[in-house]
Amino acid sequence: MDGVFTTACPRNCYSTCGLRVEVAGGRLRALESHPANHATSNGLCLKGLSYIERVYDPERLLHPLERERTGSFRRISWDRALERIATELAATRARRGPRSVLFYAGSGTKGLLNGVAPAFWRLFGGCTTTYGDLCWPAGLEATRLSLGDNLHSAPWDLVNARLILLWGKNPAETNIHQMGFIEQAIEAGARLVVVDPRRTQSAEGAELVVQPRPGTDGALALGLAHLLITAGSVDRPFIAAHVHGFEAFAGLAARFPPSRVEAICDVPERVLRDLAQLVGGIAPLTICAGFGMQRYTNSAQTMRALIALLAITGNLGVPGAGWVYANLQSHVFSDPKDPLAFYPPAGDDDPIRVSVATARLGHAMREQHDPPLAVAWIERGNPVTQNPETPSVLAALRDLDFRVVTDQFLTDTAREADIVLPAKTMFEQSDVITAYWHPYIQLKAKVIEPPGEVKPESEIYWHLAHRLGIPAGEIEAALPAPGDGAVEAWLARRLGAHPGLSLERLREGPVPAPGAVEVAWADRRFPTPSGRIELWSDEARRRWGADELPTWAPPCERPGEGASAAYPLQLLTPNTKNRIHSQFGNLPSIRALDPAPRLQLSAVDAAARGIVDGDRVRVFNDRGSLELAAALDGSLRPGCVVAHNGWWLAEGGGVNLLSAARETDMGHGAAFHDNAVEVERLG
Ligand SMILES: Nc1nc2c(c(=O)[nH]1)N[C@H]1C(S)=C(S)[C@@H](COP(=O)(O)OP(=O)(O)OC[C@H]3O[C@@H](n4cnc5c(=O)[nH]c(N)nc54)[C@H](O)[C@@H]3O)O[C@H]1N2
Ligand SMILES: Nc1nc2c(c(=O)[nH]1)N[C@H]1C(S)=C(S)[C@@H](COP(=O)(O)OP(=O)(O)OC[C@H]3O[C@@H](n4cnc5c(=O)[nH]c(N)nc54)[C@H](O)[C@@H]3O)O[C@H]1N2
Ligand SMILES: [Mo]
Repeated sequence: MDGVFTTACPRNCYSTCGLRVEVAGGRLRALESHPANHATSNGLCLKGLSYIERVYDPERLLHPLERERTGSFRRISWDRALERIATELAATRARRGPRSVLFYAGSGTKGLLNGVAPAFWRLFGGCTTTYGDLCWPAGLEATRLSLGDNLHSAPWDLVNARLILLWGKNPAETNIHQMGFIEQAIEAGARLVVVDPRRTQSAEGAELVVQPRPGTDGALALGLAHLLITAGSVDRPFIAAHVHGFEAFAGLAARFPPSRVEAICDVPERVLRDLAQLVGGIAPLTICAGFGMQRYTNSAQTMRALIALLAITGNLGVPGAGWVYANLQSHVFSDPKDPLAFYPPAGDDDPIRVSVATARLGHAMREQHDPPLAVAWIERGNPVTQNPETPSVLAALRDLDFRVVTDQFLTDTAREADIVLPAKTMFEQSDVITAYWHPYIQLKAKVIEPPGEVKPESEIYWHLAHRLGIPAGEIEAALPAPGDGAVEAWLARRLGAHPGLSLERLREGPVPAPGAVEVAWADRRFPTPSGRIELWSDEARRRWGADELPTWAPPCERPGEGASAAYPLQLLTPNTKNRIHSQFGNLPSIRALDPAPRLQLSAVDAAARGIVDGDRVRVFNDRGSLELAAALDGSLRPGCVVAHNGWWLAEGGGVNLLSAARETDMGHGAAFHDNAVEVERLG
């Protein structure tokens, strides 16, 4: 298999880089960005560069493990692992029915072939699974309600913008290739504004940094809208032709005069007016809205209010303008644009019961009855570390009779398993990858054999189905057989339904999705109920019981007030450069750069607690407690403390020990940042 091959990074990341990988002597030798992916051709991130280390890391799991009574793990054969799993699954099914098994899949890797898991569970007779998503659904739903669909212009169209608002997004860490386009735009004369309670690396080239109180961006946007409307800086013809509900929206915005916005957001009136001048005076405007801002109980309404700013200023459908949130144009295989994919289906005749809220995983698992859950199967996810309210997730897992976890490493979640199965990496099985920022469909090619006894999930399911005595014909129809030929045939069949897509073409390089447009909404056809951009949405009320208008309400936890009186600080737990959530942090090269989890505090909040840089501190609330090293940050908004998510509990991390199992206002997302805490110095 030696040579240079086209492949793609399947991490849950905006960039979804096109790659070229060199293999020699059956081992990975080098990785570089693929020149034909015009969104990501300018180099790899450190995680991409550390892939070779990850694949050959001595701590990688290479064979099945079984937990002993003492709690430690011992190596077992595949034969024993499959036999034990098949026996437990069959016994549980006989006793309580197939729905007593929870199938949980996280976002650890993307790919079409991952979609075979439900086919196995159907062969098994059914299961229970989750609904909602930890990542982005409040913003997806807000976008769909407003514009009718989730798409945006090609990443490189940002170069045409003259004003860029990075709002609750930190691409210098989470979408490094977007920074290249922002820099090009600035060179061509564009202005950059960043709205974030933290002054992030992304703010380096910004002329204005607005640091609102977390969870108040909706009020900020409504206040801006009010200033724009009263100043006449709105696009009347565009509104008349394409916007639904403008008058009602203007009425709402009028309730947010600058003095009130200053009180809510803690943004000086002067700054608000400066921002309104920029937004009203410079076009085209693109708002790059991040996922970080929609992790609150009021965040779908916030996102709708932001989109409204573009609608009233006519900044949609022309080059350099628009709403850059999620571009699902490459999602041609399933239909993620179908919003029902994100909700529990109404009908109950599917053997797969979709009844566990991901955002409330621990509680929701224990609320299942008819039948209650007895077994969990977890793959591509690390819910102990990444889902809200870790103590409840641990308790629910420990309540079960039997747990199987498939992973590459012994994560916090794998440590809870009875059987751990070793997972493939991206280089060890072919798959087809879509993206949510650029429009490319890419091949993630198999370029090396799995090391040790690693088996890809599709093979695990195939063997398990046979062990369970499922008729061979049924298995054949549902799952690809072990081996590269069957996998390629399976992928080729999926691709074949789409003109222009084939394995041969994808082997050469990334292929733009059939029908993908460069400038979103250029046709001004918005597939909403009214056919217009909906500032007033009946669906918001019908589906979510929310206000038809993007009304602002405070987030659920208000640090220092009411039920959170004892917890005056807001804990933000964003993503960080050198890890993808709970992945990569365990590698020595990443560890060398970032040796321990830390809590960033503003100098003001640190001084008030007698804390100096490097002190051990305890951050706590009623849900949990975590000890970290303090890192003072002079640019952080006072009242906010920051700890990156992804550090394992086993590494002294685990920010979700403190977060609440709570859904966002729409979309069944997780309100991670709606989280009030207190901090004290230790010892
Ligand atoms: N290197 C790296 N890249 C990644 C990931 C990763 O883990 N590492 N993860 C990928 C995934 S799955 C995701 S979801 C994305 C997420 O990437 P982003 O969309 O950038 O989201 P976050 O990092 O969660 O948060 C972005 C910013 O939102 C700010 N923020 C928090 N609350 C508020 C608020 O109330 N108002 C405003 N205005 N800002 C707020 C935070 O301070 C943070 O700087 O990144 C993807 N890319
Ligand atoms: N407090 C707080 N928590 C958060 C967030 C936050 O902002 N704050 N962000 C949330 C967001 S946006 C996201 S997307 C989630 C992400 O959380 P998860 O969906 O759990 O994703 P990861 O931590 O990236 O990866 C999970 C596991 O997948 C494994 N894995 C990778 N590839 C494969 C494979 O091919 N097969 C198998 N079987 N396993 C594989 C990895 O080794 C890793 O242990 O975290 C959420 N959690
Ligand atoms: Mo995410």
